[in-house]
Amino acid sequence: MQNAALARVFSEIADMLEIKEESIFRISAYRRAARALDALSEDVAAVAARGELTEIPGVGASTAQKIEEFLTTGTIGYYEELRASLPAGLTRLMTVPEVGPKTALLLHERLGIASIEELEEACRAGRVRALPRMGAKTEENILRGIEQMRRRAERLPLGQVLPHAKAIEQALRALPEVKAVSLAGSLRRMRETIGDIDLLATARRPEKVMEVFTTLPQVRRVLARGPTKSSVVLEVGVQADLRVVDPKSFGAALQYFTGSKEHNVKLREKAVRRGLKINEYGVFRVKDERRVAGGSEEEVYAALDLPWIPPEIREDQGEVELAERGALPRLIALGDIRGDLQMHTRWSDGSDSAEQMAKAAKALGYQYIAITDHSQSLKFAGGVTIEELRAHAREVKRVGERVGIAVLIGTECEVAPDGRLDYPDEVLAELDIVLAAVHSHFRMSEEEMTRRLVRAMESPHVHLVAHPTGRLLSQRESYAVNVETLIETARRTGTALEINAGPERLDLRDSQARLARERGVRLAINTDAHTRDELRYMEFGIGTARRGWVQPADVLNSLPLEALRVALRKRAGAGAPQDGPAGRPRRSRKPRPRIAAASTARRKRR
Ligand code: DGT
Ligand code: CA
Ligand code: CA
Ligand code: ZN
Repeated sequence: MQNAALARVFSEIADMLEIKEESIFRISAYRRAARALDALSEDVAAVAARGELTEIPGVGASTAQKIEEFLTTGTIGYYEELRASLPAGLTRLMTVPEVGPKTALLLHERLGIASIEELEEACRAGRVRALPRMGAKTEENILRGIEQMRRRAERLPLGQVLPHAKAIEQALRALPEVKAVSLAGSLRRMRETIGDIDLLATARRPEKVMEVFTTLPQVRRVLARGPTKSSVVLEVGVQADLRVVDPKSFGAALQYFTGSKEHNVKLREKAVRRGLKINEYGVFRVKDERRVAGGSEEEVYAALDLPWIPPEIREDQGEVELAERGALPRLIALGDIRGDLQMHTRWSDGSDSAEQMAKAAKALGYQYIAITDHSQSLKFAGGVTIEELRAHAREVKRVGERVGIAVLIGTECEVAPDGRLDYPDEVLAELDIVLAAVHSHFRMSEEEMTRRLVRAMESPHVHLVAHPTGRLLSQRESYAVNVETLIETARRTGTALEINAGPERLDLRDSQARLARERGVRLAINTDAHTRDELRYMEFGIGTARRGWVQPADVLNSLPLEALRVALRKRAGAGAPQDGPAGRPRRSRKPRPRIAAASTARRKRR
């Protein structure tokens, strides 16, 4: 399968266009295409064979043509031309988090640097600080960036791995020989990054299953093939292990290989205290080796007098103790989600129309969505002017009526470095929902950045802070910010915090989400979809939320529409005392104009 290879080519084209300072629109078109190919679970060649390339959200006529070219010739002429026009290694330099196109070019022209190793050496030797606009601090940042990159290279983001793993799971399940199959390991626990894929199965003819597994289209290389265990490397660059076990042991193996190791250690200690032994084959009585459990996970936990524990919280973070007391939380699930409160359309940097997004959301069974395009100052992402925003507000109402789903008008509003919002208060007051977000000026001190976001949250118009820490899993650490202060301010001001479900973000991350809910802050789990397909990212946000012990009552977008509207009127996250996650009393605050009334008034003025 060539999806990953093609995605790499497109993203390299985007990098090269950036070096050449080409139009931002062309650059983002290639980035979108790269993202779309990464997210595509089906073989792109199969889509091409049906002549449906342009149906992939994010793929236009011109990218479709280039995909065809790649599939027939193995490369793309335009890509080769671009490469020939630039010194080799430049785009590699740009993969370092701290190095943008301008810096890469400068490093190359002035110091002849063409590889990451050369860059590292030059920084260590203090040669980079001699260049214009650079200093010892830049060298430090670059070195840290290189180190981060090396650390990250060993693990892939969940969102990049899960679709492929599920495709494999399904392919195996479809075999008549296979009786049961399941993902295990960090993938089943929905960890944000994945070291390798663990699969378990029971089957009548293991050799046949192994043959199918090692010859799947997703497989790049076979590392080992045996009757009970095989290992392969997938095209996406991750190892996958399949174990075929005896049905008597399936539950025990699933429990063991799901982990985490820490959780398993805890269970083993519990077993020992009961005169039991637990391993991947089953639970046994020590005195006579008699098997007491093994076929199902429920059985295994029951043998230790425990209820079944959801995989996402098997981290030895207090879950075993709660299970002992029968006090496990009811974690949020995909089925609890009634809508999605952050998405982008063609009105800013998205690929689809509001109507297409609404239809796709309705197909997912949602009751409502919010259209939250970027605000006016975010020019590179097609920021929406005030005039446009008002036109959009009228349009989404019509879209909602046509499609039969509530479509709220909102904004993902830039927060200026000083904490000011990107639209005047009277404009924000007209909107159904306001998300505050930071997409620029990342390099501030922790104190300044925290103050910036605190000030935004203090606005009575801001309901929700989008991707609060700004991290990108494979590109950039979070900006410096005091998350504890953000959480405390969210509680004080009744502002919700987002768990952004975008596979590159997962922001807040699991542990931060847990802290937020413990402090009584409301959360919203949003996809930040830029295409209608990306609405499916919700499952990654749910996984992260579950890892953070988040429950339905903690989540703004698990509310039915009417209750959501009430919560937004009072300001998001401030729910009535009895329904707030921690039953905290609500602070008094400036009254907020009713949305409907405000927009009617507006229409009359126009
Ligand atoms: P990963 O692959 O690094 O993302 O993380 P995991 O959790 O999938 O780890 P992996 O693939 O090394 O092993 C899968 C599971 O097998 C792990 O979660 C727990 C279990 N396991 C592996 N090694 C040990 C061990 O030495 N002791 C115990 N108790 N369990 C182990
Ligand atoms: Ca694993
Ligand atoms: Ca493994
Ligand atoms: Zn954003």
